[in-house]
Amino acid sequence: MTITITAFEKSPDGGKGLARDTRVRWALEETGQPYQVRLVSFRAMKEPAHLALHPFGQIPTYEEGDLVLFETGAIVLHIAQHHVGLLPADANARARAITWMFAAINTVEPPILDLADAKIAERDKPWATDRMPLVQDRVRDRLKQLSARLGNAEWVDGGFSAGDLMMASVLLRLRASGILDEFANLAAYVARGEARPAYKRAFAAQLAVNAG
Ligand code: GTB
Repeated sequence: MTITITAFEKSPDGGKGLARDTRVRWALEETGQPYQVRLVSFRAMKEPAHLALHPFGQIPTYEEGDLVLFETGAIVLHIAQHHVGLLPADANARARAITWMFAAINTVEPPILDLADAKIAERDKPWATDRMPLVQDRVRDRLKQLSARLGNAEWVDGGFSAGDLMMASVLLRLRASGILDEFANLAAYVARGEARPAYKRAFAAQLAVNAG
């Protein structure tokens, strides 16, 4: 069955991997699934046709036959559960990999998103400068904990899994802030993710849309 995802017609980052269709593309590439992309403008995302797929008017969405999904966590989990390559066969190891997916989007990503908001959406607020160190330190606190757990390991729990795919996807958004580089093992972890051929294909495909 054909898989179709949606992505930005014109991504604010010029297609440098920060928009969330990257993690879905990456999961599809890791599992060898061909897919099509429907590009949507910011305006089209808020129109009824797209809202029928995504109640919050965002990208990415995922369509496969009758199935329509939104939320990258759910989409990547669906891909990982239906195709070999992103979840271990052992039931407990599988549950732990899924735990890391949730940790990425539920525990690590929120302070990173808060930092992005503080830098962009809230930058003109009178309290923005005072609040910034607080927001940055919340990110550092999480990274310190994650860094301690990862230690010298290559991936968070054994072999590469959907947990690493989500965690690296969440962390790479931090690179521009310089905070990721304060944690050498996490910077190397993200770089290992980006070095995977599947990530490179996903990145190149997104970049090509925006370069065109
Ligand atoms: N929780 C949802 C998920 O994981 O799927 C969040 C989806 C989401 O935030 N989608 C964003 C969106 O559609 C695009 S990825 N925004 C438009 C809107 O809400 O109106 C967020 C994003 C976009 C661009 C950059 N960038 O260019 O740096 C980074 C991140």
